[in-house]
Amino acid sequence: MELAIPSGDLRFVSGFVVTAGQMNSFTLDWDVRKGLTDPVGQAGWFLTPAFRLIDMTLYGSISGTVADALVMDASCTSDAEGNGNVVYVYNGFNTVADDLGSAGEPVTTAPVRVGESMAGAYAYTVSFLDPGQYTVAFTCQGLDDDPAVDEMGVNQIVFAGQVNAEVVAGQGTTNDAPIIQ
Ligand SMILES: [Ca+2]
Ligand SMILES: [Ca+2]
Repeated sequence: MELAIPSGDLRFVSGFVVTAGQMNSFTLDWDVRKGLTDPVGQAGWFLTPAFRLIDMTLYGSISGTVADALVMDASCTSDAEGNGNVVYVYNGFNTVADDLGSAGEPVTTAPVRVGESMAGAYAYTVSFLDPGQYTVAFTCQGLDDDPAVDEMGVNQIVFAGQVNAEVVAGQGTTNDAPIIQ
């Protein structure tokens, strides 16, 4: 496929501050779905560089593992590739987990994969989180969660376990590799 950048250059849409005497670490977050367009009547695709420059000193991440038994449970509806094994992240400690489309939906979600961050374990990484307290809940029924619908009753998305994690700016969590079990 042919790819062209119509504006001819890359530009950052937001400014940033470099602090004297301090290490600054930046990450380019490129939303491909926002950046690619297929113009009508023209060959190929256009790349509109919709980058977001993220100052990593202001954010943190959560990386942890999920106990094998939760991923192997008979109630799981994940496919052979493991799609449907997902962690849902909520603001605050001990938050009651609910599905996408519900009044208590998560701030973000992330896939759970073998080797995602730790060899041999079912692991997850959630990046670009504001510092603060979070609840990380695991479901193996993510494929049943319609983002536009609040599943209820027999259709309720079941969360098999959850853990609290506090994100520190520029780092990970105060608890090392939170385990959901
Ligand atoms: Ca839903
Ligand atoms: Ca629900």
